[in-house]
Amino acid sequence: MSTLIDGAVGWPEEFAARYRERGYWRGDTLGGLLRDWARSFGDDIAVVCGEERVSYRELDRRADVLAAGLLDLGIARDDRIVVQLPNVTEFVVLLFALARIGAIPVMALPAHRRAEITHLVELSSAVGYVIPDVFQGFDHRTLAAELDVRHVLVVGDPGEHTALSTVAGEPRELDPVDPTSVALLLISGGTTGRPKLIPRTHDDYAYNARASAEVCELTSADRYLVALPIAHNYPLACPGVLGILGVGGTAVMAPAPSPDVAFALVEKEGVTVTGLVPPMARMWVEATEWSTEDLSSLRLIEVGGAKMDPDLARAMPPALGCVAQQVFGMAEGLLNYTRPGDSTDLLENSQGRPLSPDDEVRVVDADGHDVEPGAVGELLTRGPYTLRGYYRAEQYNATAFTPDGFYRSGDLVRQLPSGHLVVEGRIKDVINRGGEKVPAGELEDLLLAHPAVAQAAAIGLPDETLGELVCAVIVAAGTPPKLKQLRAHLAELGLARYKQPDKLVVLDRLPLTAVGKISKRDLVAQLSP
Ligand code: OOB
Repeated sequence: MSTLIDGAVGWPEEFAARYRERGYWRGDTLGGLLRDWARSFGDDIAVVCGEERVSYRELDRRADVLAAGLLDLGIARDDRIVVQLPNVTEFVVLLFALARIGAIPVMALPAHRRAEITHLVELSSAVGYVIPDVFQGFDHRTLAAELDVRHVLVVGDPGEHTALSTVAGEPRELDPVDPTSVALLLISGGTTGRPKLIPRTHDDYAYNARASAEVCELTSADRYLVALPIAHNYPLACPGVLGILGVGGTAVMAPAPSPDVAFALVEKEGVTVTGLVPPMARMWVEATEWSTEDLSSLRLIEVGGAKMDPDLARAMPPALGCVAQQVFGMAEGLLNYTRPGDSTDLLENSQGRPLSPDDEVRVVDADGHDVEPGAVGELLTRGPYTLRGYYRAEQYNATAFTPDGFYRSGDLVRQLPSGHLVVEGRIKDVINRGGEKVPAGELEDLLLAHPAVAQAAAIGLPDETLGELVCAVIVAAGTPPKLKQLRAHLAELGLARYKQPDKLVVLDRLPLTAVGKISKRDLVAQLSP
């Protein structure tokens, strides 16, 4: 497709035509949608952040002012900007401002550190980096000073950089943005090696959020708590911030998802909907035993990012007074939701069914052949909001997709007669630590950089709280290092903390498969409690 930035792969024309014809792609841009919403919902509150309450009209105005300011700085269409902000209003304003000029945010997570950020900057050739001053004890300005980017914009005290609040220009008529162009680049947690970037277009992302809002039956009376990091696809658009704004509701920013922070916000702001990962949902249930806040406004909590135990699904409605909805999604696209009318069995034991009538799902064996209905196999998918290729990853794309464009998810599923999917495991080399994705290869490379590590395998071990823990299995070169030393080494290399091993096992040798690769399956079997 001609309008996509260099390095992004679009849908073949016959598919694009079908998605338009069926009304999924409406030719909207994210910037244009905010204008429409401001017209429809004017003085209603769009975003609440602490004491700040921002109306739709005001959000629209701020996005115009910032868009003009960014243009004045020299930021232009298709420029990539790494955005690493916590859940604050500025994130939302920036997203729309960039969308209006056709510049592209790269959605870094707050927990990312030098290793991830330098990789994202290099991979995307970013010209800018937008950060908080200090967040959770980490001074992002120091990291920014090490990067080779033209613009560093800071929410808060800018230090040697530029305060985002000073980036302001006279709102003006802007060149139209193509709805088929890339609106944002999401970070993949599920790929081999270093994280890949997922191009999402205006058309596809608008549909993603709108259809999700429909499935969750969002209305203007809903108040969505942004509990997980806003840069993640899930709280951003499933239905998340974009979904709630599309119906005229309110997005309430939470600095953290933990019950001590979130419950007070639920009570104060009358939160009706949120999205959580399973460990957090478990904490919410447990916290109801001693919490005193009024949670009666809650009507729906989505749970996804990792598999939810049926007992948690059962415990949530009575404890929290709301529906627990399973969502099995991926930044690459495909979303599966349980639906309000689903049977108790499906609500508790399935991870939902595809969002769109045009989501195509195949379940295949190791040879790529469809399995018998109901059997376990790898989930392949294509559809109106699922990527056709990672950004600047031509070689990787050749194997990550089938020749006819299905994305190989690496997830093992079985499909029920109703269409619902049950997640049974995965074949991709990723550890899912309570919803946070740790690519094993990325960790192993950095472990091997330690002088006392001769061989390394990163595996997930079962854990009651997080689902999986990160375990580093090594063969030592000389005196084995301690876990603490390895973690310090990884921190030194700038790896995000959530990717650092929780456990260390030192072995004399690693088990091998028949073809001589490290057998992670044997390791997991050997080391699981
Ligand atoms: C969400 O997105 P990602 O990109 O961080 O991770 C995707 C992967 C999936 O391929 C699957 O392995 C796992 O996370 N996953 C689940 C799950 N939801 C995601 N595994 C089992 N059960 C579930 N319910 O995690 C994400 C994106 C949008 C909405 C929700 C989650």
